[in-house]
Amino acid sequence: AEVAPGAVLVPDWLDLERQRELVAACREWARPPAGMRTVQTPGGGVMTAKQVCLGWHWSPYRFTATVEDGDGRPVKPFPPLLGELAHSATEAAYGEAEPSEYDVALINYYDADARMGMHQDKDERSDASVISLSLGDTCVFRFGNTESRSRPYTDLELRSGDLFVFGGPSRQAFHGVPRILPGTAPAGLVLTGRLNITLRVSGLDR
Ligand code: MD3
Ligand code: FE
Repeated sequence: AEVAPGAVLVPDWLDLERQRELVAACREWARPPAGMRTVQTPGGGVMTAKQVCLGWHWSPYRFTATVEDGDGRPVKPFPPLLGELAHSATEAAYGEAEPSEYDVALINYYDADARMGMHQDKDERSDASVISLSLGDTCVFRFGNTESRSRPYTDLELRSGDLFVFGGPSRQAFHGVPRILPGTAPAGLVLTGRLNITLRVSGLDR
């Protein structure tokens, strides 16, 4: 369903088996070196969602080849599996695959109390669509406008297995995660909390 111009939600896109595979892969990606970490913001804040990156490392507000705000190790490679998933995701959402090569995954982990404030994603040097895959607990996702972090915005729930693709004008929209709904992960998915995988095109050369 097109929620706003260029923002397409495909509920339950990943079957349970695929969700389980991705959760297992995230567990591996989360391990050191270059594993999951807490992100500090330049203003002295701390992000409550923990994060691990693949392909390029993101720390506020740029992409680097090493985990410069953590253990300093090279970021893990971007797996071909996620490149294929990105192209089938854009195909499912828009009817045609994004031509650019996806090369970054940012994986956020939310416990019951984590959230993400309203922000825009402006650090990529590409206007290719951003792909979001949700795993585990349901969240309230706040989808805003391109002008400011305040109203008007729409709150919707993202559930385990949902695909959301943000392209066109929606690529610049403010968005955030005000709330996690604990205990809502599907039975059979061994996960407490919520994982969100975003796939992106950095526009950088390795
Ligand atoms: C709309 N992540 O990693 S996913 C982020 O659930 C981020 O972890 C949230 O916002 C999460 O930057 C939201 C949905 C999402 C992701 C990227 C977008 C929506 C977006 C980029 C542009 C516009
Ligand atoms: Fe974002």
